[in-house]
Amino acid sequence: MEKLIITAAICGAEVTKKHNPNVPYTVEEIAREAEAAYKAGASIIHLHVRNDDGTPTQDKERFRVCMEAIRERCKDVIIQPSTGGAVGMTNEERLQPIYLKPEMATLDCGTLNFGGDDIFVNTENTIIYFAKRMKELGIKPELEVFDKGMIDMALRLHKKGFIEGPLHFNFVMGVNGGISGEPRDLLFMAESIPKDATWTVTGIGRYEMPLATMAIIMGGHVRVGFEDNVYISKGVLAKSNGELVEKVVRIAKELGREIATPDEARKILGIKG
Ligand code: KMH
Ligand code: ZN
Repeated sequence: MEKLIITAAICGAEVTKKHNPNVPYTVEEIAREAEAAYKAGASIIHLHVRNDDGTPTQDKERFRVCMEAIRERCKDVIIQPSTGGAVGMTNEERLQPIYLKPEMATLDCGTLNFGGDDIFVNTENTIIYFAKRMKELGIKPELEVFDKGMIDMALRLHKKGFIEGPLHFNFVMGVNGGISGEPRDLLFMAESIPKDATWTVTGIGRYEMPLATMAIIMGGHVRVGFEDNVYISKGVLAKSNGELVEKVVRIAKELGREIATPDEARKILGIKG
């Protein structure tokens, strides 16, 4: 089985210090959390950034400073900025970090309810537009799919030439509005992508570690972090993203799955580097 790629989603756009005081906002806090995750075994940092007061931003300069700070402490880590940003942002606002030419970025493959009255909007034309820009800049998209229909959308756009292979999916499961995070849901998602595609799973909240464990067994990859879950165990807040990554590493070791370095992750994902 391929080595395990661990992605750390250290910050997110919606989670706040009220949920867990260790959620990073400042450049220093973001670099600290990235380093903790990297040292624990993460090879990819999925990155959102904030203003110092915690409000989410997709500002290119803020991304530049945060990415430089991460790079200083984590020499070879893959930095994967979000193009999802936060609910309500415009397309141009969301796209800003790709102009820093990261190796990877997220590409959200459909619209979904996002709790309450929130809608995370990704029309077909938006997805095509983002995919085209990323292709032009040579950025590997991580195809974020929150439901099975979004896999089908990604496959259609791949067939039409908008999204280049090798395809790499991120099954985001357990969002209030997307597919749930039961074992049968993960089996269904994993069986719905082409055999030569790779996948990682993001379990939201209580689904995080059970789905991570399934992915380790099934040959998929794993994302954990404060963006998705702030607890290390039931009712106990995680001290850092590093603690969440350490838990995945422990489970993987018990199950006999080795952890990929960033360069090994590049090879598995077909990133030139
Ligand atoms: N914050 C969510 C609305 C992504 O990073 O591409 C979108 C999100 C997805 O987090
Ligand atoms: Zn994100």
